[in-house]
Amino acid sequence: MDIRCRLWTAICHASSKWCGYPGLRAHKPLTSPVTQRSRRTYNCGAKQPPHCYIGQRFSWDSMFNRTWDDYKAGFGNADGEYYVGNEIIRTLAKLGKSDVYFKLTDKGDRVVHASWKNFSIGPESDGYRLTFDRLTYSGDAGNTLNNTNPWYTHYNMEFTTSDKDADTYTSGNCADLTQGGWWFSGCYSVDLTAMTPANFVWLKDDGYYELKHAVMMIKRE
Ligand SMILES: [Ca+2]
Repeated sequence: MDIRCRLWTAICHASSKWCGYPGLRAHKPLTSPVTQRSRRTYNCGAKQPPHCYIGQRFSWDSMFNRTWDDYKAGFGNADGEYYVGNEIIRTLAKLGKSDVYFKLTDKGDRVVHASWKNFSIGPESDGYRLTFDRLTYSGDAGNTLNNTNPWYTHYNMEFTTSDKDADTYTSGNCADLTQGGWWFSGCYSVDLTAMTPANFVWLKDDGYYELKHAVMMIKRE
């Protein structure tokens, strides 16, 4: 099974069985069952919070330096680093009110969390624009995705990749600078796809969490 079909399979399986997205169906015929390992990767079992993993990052290779179409379709390995793709994320979020949830581990092994309600991304024709309820932050990582500084905000930003500059940085392309696609402004206070450790960060009150592991999840409210 190719990566895309495998991701669809795992997402659909996890979503329909455990995560409260009964309307989601695979776009391709399933050619083999989802492995137990894949099920654990998506971690939506009854004993776990009903989150569906939509991205995971923990190393410094170049796999996140991708084109618009790659971020649209998804890439990576369901058992390792991956991004399920903006179309899948949009599909999940459209099925009902959803929270977006981040679990971050910094270089000192501190684990912090952040979530917002009413998470959604717009259609491709609107650049997969990121929105969420700005007043619903909870967690201990900081209300960073909702940074109100126009240079660093992510709310209401379109997605930018190396081949599609939709950021507000007029002197260049933030995806080129960080070598990863994201909802950049000019450029970021959160960047979970940057290729270099110095940019793989989450802004906090007194500096940045320099991250070594990040997961991005979605949960139906
Ligand atoms: Ca730009």
